[in-house]
Amino acid sequence: MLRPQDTATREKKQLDGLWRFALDPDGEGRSAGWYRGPLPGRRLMAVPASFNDVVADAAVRDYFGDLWYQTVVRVPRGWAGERIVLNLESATHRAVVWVGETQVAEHEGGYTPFEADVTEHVTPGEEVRITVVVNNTLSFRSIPPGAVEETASGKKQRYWHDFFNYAGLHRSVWLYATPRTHVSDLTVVTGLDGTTGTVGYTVETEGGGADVAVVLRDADGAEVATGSGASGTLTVADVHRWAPGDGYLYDLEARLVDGDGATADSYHLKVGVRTVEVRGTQFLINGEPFYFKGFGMHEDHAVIGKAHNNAHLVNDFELLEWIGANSFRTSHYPYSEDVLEHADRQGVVVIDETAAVGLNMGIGGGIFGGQGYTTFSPETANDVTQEVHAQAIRELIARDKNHPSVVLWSIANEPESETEAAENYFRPLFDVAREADPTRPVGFVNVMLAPHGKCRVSQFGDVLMLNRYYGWYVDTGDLEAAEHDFRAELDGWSTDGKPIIITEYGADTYPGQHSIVPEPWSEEYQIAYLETNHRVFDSVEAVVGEHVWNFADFATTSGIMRVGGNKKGAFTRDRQPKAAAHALRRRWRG
Ligand code: GCB
Repeated sequence: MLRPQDTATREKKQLDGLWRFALDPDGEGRSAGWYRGPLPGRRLMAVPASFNDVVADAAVRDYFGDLWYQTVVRVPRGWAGERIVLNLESATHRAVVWVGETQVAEHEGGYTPFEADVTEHVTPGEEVRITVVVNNTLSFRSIPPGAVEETASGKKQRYWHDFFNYAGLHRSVWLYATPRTHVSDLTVVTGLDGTTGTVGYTVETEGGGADVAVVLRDADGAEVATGSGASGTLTVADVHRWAPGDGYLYDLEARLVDGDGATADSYHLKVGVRTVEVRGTQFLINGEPFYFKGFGMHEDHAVIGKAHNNAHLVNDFELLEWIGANSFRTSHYPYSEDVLEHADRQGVVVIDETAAVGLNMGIGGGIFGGQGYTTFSPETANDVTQEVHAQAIRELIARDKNHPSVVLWSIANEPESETEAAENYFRPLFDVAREADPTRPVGFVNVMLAPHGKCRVSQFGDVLMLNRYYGWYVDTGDLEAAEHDFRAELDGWSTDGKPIIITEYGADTYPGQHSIVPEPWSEEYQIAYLETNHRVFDSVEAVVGEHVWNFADFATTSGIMRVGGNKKGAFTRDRQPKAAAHALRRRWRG
């Protein structure tokens, strides 16, 4: 799906702002037809935002079920005769959308966009009511999974991932217009041959016959290559490569040309020319070994929760630059497309992850131990879950396939992977990813419970991504033992002959907590912990990356393991550096 754009032939209108908002604890809104008129009550909600922390009420913060959003928008009168589309960048975790009284869309999955052609349901120049019922309940049929449990105080939502289940309309909503004959998809695959770059392109069209013409321009707007036909390969002599730290982008314009030679539609795509390859234990970008330095992150801020915000976006990237990070993982769900576009521009490398987190009943919310369920069974994660998961992989790749910053797909975080059931569940999902994108490596993130020799899923990955907490969850406070045990485990993984990225290692640290001796939770311990881990990485050749958990402290479910959120950040939640941030800066910037 192409992002809405303003071009010579297209126009977009952002619907962000204050929308009417109503919770529906009795689940009556759908049958009562709340979309037929103004929503009950007078509450307003910001879009984009997670609704949870905006309202000062615990019952709202922890609410699960249907939540309704509504706005009235005037369709631009200049759009007469055009194709008009309603696009939602995310509705967490699923939604149904009405325009007026007509249902126009339904979507499962909280972090990928969806849209509907609403041309027949709107009149340019007139107002139209848009109603969205978002549902944030997690079950064994959703990605991520969860369960609603009966407790002495009523039904409670339970889930096994260690971040707060923020929900709502987290990203922008758009109305946009395109010509009836339009570009419906665009795919590029880039290559390098010495100093010459290649851009293979495929343009898909809808709405009638038109010829395709493409133009590639450099960052100064000078034309460097042209092509015609729905697919082809452009060559660029003396190409300026996209590379880590050098986010050089070309502009590819795909034009549909009608019988008279007039432009029927025009769409622009930023293109970074680079290659990605796994060779032995090396991860190569443009043929050169790349070492990942950075973080697992979260979309997480006070008040707005998981909402996208441009000031926070720029600030977070400034901090990545300050600390010397060259990469991050979109733990544990697809981030806003604005994040990927910024990574492209900044030359920051991204491991792009689906929302499949918590598929592991041996672990939950940072706590090891039985969660009272079997992970894979007809009643829990089953064939239906697997199809939802497959669709999540397809939608992630369809959305992000053209971003040069994305170099690796992560199809799950810390699922159960040591059982036959896990092997059977995941084998086809790797095929789904490779079919959707034959050009990038694919992997999943392995948890400590499935070490080398026990894990039955890592055989399918091109890269080994390991989350390890030696010196925190195991060997707590004993960094000497941690160093020994971690190295021993990595020696085992090294025999697989694949690159190893340590996708998580970290220690909760309460800012301002100090200790002369290396005591867990102190700022000194966080530094000592990181240094211990780094000694291990530096001594294992197959290790090609280190992503500290986490970039910043973040909100999660409350419990005996967490003090006001997860405190493993190098930065606090409001982005102030802990002492460890300075230590990382010294290591990464030299
Ligand atoms: C993990 C998870 C991450 C948690 C982290 C922790 O392994 O992947 O989501 O937040 O551990 O802090 O326990």
